[in-house]
Amino acid sequence: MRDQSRTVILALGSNLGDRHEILQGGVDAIAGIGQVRVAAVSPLYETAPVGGPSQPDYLNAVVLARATLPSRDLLDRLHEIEAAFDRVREVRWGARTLDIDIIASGDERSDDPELTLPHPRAHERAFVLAPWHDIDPGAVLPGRGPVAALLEKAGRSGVRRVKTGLIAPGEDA
Ligand code: A4P
Ligand code: MG
Repeated sequence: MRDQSRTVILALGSNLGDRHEILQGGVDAIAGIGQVRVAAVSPLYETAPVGGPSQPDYLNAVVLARATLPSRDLLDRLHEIEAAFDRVREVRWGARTLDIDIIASGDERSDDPELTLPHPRAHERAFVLAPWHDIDPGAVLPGRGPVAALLEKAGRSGVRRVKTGLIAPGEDA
């Protein structure tokens, strides 16, 4: 049987509560979504908030998955996971327990405000590009170019790789 799966890049961020535990819970929950297989989990980055009101620093990570689940359904599952971590949407770009964005889904393009693909701001965000580059140095962001070049342009100011990491599902603690 031909493998119909596509590569999906997910960006996770948390700046409220036990950020490390919340991101681990997010990764584990993503691994539990049907028709989604987690292939790689990036190192963790401590990052200065970009945009929005004054708020605490974030922990950010990127997950590379293979999926056959349609992107719209995947977004619904991700919103359920965010809700399970008590995410409350109050201020746009405000502090949150858990945010999971779809950065790219194969070479899909969409202008739908409910699901814009690729993510419209990912190409300029070091907190997405640095962890993504760690797990896939040859990655290309559709319509924007190689992640390595985008990261070079964005620079690494405001992002710092931390020593402790997340456990990839299936990996021993
Ligand atoms: N939406 C559209 N496209 C997508 C997509 N590709 N993936 C819609 C996920 N969601 C997408 O999202 C708002 C709406 O975007 C949703 O209804 C969804 O259908 P949200 O998660 O409710 O709110 P948000 O995350 O505050 O808004 P937005 O526009 O996604 O924010 P950004 O641009 O993602 O920024 N600084 C640091 N250091 N680290 C961070 O993680 N994150 C943000 C959020 C700002 N600054 C940050 C960080
Ligand atoms: Mg979001």
